[in-house]
Amino acid sequence: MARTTVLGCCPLDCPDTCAWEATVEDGRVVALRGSKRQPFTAGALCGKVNRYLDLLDGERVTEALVRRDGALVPVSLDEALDVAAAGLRRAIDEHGAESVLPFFFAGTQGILQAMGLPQRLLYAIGTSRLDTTICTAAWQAAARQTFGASIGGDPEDLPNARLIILWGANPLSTGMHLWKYVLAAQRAGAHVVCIDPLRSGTAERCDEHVAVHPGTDAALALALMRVIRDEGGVDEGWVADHVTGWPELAARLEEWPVERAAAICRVDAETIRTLGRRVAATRPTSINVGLGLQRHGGAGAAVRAIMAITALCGDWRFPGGGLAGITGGHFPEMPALALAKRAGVVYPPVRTLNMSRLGEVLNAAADPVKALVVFNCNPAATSPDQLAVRRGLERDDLFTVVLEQRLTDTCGYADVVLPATMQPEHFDLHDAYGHLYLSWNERAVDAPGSCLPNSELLRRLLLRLGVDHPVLHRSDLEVARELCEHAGVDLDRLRSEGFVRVGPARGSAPFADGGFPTASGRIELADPLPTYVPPHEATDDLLAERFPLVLLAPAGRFFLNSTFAQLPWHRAKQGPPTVFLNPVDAASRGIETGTVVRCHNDRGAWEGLAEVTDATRAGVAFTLKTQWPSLSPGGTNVNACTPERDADLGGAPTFHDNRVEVVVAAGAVGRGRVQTTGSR
Ligand SMILES: Nc1nc2c(c(=O)[nH]1)N[C@H]1C(S)=C(S)[C@@H](COP(=O)(O)OP(=O)(O)OC[C@H]3O[C@@H](n4cnc5c(=O)[nH]c(N)nc54)[C@H](O)[C@@H]3O)O[C@H]1N2
Ligand SMILES: Nc1nc2c(c(=O)[nH]1)N[C@H]1C(S)=C(S)[C@@H](COP(=O)(O)OP(=O)(O)OC[C@H]3O[C@@H](n4cnc5c(=O)[nH]c(N)nc54)[C@H](O)[C@@H]3O)O[C@H]1N2
Ligand code: SF4
Ligand SMILES: [Mo]
Repeated sequence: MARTTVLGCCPLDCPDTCAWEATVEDGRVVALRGSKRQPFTAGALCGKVNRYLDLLDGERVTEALVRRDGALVPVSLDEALDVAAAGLRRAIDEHGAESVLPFFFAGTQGILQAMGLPQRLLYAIGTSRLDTTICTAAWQAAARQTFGASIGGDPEDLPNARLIILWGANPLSTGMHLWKYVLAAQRAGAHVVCIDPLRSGTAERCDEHVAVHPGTDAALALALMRVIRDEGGVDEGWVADHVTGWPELAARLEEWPVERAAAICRVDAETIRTLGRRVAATRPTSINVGLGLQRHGGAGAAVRAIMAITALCGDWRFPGGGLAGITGGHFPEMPALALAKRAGVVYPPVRTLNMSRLGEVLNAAADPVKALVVFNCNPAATSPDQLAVRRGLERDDLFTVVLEQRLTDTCGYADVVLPATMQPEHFDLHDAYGHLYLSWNERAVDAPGSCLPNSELLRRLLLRLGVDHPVLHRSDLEVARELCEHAGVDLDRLRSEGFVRVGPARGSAPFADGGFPTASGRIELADPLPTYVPPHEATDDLLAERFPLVLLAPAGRFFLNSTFAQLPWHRAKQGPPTVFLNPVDAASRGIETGTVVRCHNDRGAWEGLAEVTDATRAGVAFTLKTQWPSLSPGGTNVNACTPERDADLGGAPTFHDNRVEVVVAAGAVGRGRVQTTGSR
């Protein structure tokens, strides 16, 4: 039997973008394993992706579907594309091209099959554009203001750090390959701190856990800087040469005595002082700014204040010191839109709509969206204010096309479903947000049924819409070649090796002598000065009278957003929808582990089991994102409660800035089947 090994990479929305090797036998992928050659992946995929074949070989959408008499029925791909094009054409003719909205995210992170696609194809029709804010918008906006780009340090240099602060990040669950570098640093004597309202799996394994109140991190950061300043920890020479705004910030710190922050953050003043002294005294310090902490009303200010700490003590002088987190700014640009424009495609000026406000967008009275083209995301499960989103998706006058690999909740609202390929069935090119390897994903097998890559499905739609320019019809390989040429990357070498390293050399401390990608080349702290912007709900005492619990909904280990959430093995590992409550909150509500509960606020409600745990303090509850609503009791998930309200920067969402009440579910008889998940 012919066996081949094909190089590829994990497409999922995870910082690690693992390099993998697919074993192909008789036209089928029979095994997938992490590449041993790629240093970051180092031979290991995570637990959920070790079972990727469950997804590949499981229930798929393999034929096109069109809604007839309320039900989705299989039709030929050509017929489905005709129906899709006719629906879009009607919206365009009657309401203008801006009434069409492409809605997409990072279900695959591939440059060919994801973010660049509407820019290259759909936007040429003059559709509305999408501001892709749902995940990292506040982080990235704060990084742009401060450093000019998202230049999180090379994780492979982390073992040099002697103090590591994991701030609002849970890498053991959400990007586990970082952990070997944390452990290496720890073995070499580093102190590892986790700042998180919850004792996450990561917090449990750190040397110190600081349980900050949700949404108050900026106050903590300002007080830490005050201690650093007062302890003489500021590297005045480096700051004078490479930082703008320190004198103004230093003056502002007068407003931030440790006691003030301690009260806001609900953390001991002594804990703050000790940590501040530790930062002042330890070189290099690495601060890994996670994404969990930026899903609050004051997210931009919080990320910026934390980033400012990295500017003060000279940490950027050392490999492994300074900022850690999103590394995307080190990758060469591959600007699909600019390249298509250069080749003569005309993109009309249009409005941009914020994806984190899909409910508002779909229910708007003026200039409503009349047609959606959804791909690489599952908004019926993952967008905030689920009931508003659902009301919008249910509109009779909304025409919805969904490109999918499986029948998600979002497909339940589709007029047309187009069958999409999975990673081993198409080519792609991947940058990463947690390391410095550009990866190539070689096509390994034929796709089942009528499945085609997003790129080809959208090209065929374009043709039917009469949009014609030679550039829009280039094959994926031609596009990859063009993008790589623009970026100075040798595609043939990339294809044969599977990955190439980009950005600064290992161990190089690229900003030791400044040269940040801001206009001035300096770290910019002045405009605006780091400050504390309170969260919308988490510190609202009036709202707390009705909704006493702040509900966080971070990532669990065995789903990736809503991906895997329909598979038996993954569901068994992750456990059912669960509200984790502190013993005090549980007892005062007559709730025990296993009680069926209802979690609600003015936006909506969802049901699940309770689990009593001391991993959170009284007043802060949590659950794990993101179950499929249709597979959940009551037909909703946590996003029935989450707010559709922007953070202070970047139009970012505020999933964790969410007050609720939890009660024993009406009509709940006895206890549900309990599973202690251990999957945080
Ligand atoms: N297994 C798995 N891996 C994933 C994902 C997944 O769903 N499952 N999702 C992927 C995606 S899309 C992303 S964006 C990343 C996210 O990866 P992470 O950055 O790790 O984000 P989260 O898990 O959302 O949150 C991390 C931690 O932030 C804490 N947190 C919440 N609010 C606050 C706060 O106000 N302050 C502080 N200091 N901490 C707070 C949470 O309690 C949580 O433990 O992970 C990716 N990786
Ligand atoms: N409560 C709460 N909600 C959250 C979050 C939270 O922390 N709390 N986190 C938010 C975050 S960080 C994110 S990033 C979003 C993510 O939300 P989504 O982007 O909706 O992520 P997924 O649920 O993984 O959905 C991805 C979908 O893309 C499909 N897909 C994958 N590859 C392809 C492909 O090649 N072609 C096509 N056509 N489809 C493909 C998959 O089948 C899957 O259904 O969720 C957000 N929602
Ligand atoms: S989900 Fe993340 S850790 Fe798991 S295989 Fe994919 S890239 Fe690697
Ligand atoms: Mo995300």
